Amino acid sequence: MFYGLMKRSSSTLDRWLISKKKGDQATDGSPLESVPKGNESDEVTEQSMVEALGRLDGRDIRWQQKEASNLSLSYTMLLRKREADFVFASLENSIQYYSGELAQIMVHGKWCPIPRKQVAYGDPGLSYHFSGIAIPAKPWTPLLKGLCDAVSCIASTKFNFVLINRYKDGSDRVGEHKDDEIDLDPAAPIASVSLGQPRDFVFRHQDARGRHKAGSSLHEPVTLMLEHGSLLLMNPPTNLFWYHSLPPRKRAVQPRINLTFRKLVTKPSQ
Ligand SMILES: O=C(O)CCC(=O)C(=O)O
Repeated sequence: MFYGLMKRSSSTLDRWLISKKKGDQATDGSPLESVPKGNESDEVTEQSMVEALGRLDGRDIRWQQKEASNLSLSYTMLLRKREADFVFASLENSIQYYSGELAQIMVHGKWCPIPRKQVAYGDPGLSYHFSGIAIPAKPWTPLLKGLCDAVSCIASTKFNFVLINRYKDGSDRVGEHKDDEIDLDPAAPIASVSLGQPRDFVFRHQDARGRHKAGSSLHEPVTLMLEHGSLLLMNPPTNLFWYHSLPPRKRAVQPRINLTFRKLVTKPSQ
């Protein structure tokens, strides 16, 4: 089945949608199509999943590309439904999210609880600094390392860190921000794997915000629906010019997990 790229206008946003047949899980285009080896009825296990990820060949990927002024996005379905279901359930059973100080961010000089849960995994000693906090990486689990290696191979980038966000439902969200922290290699993409509830992901150009609103007509917002099992690459220099957010959505009632694989350039602390 072909998942075509469709562009159409909505009231305020130019929506970039991935079309699919009703009732279909948008997974036929997944490069994991033929794995794990064996019958479709074979149970997916962590080992078979990690092995399947290890066999992924980035050349099989059918990307859908969105380009605008200093924006470059590549989108594909990475996992079929059953593998995406497996990874989602496995993360739900195993991930312990941060609490306390690591579950707060500094907004306009005040500490606020984040409207979602977050945690990070990565290479030893790495921490990611943003919004006034330093998020330390927990040691890789086999599944997260398998995903990181697969996504690294696909994106031709050696990622060393993943930030995991969990949204319990459509009231959880991420406000507009750029991923342009000094810890990040500016030449590397950020690879975003989404699982669970599909959610809108909105990009707005920096010249189309606040007092720069005059630029709105030049830079239309871009909205993507991030599907269960999808992979989005935010390629450079997108994060230098475009803000992104995951806005609240009343109709989204199921939980969602998002993993953003990143290449940190800071040296591990001693
Ligand atoms: O949940 C998402 O899809 C994106 C999260 C995000 O904006 C980020 O990690 O920078």
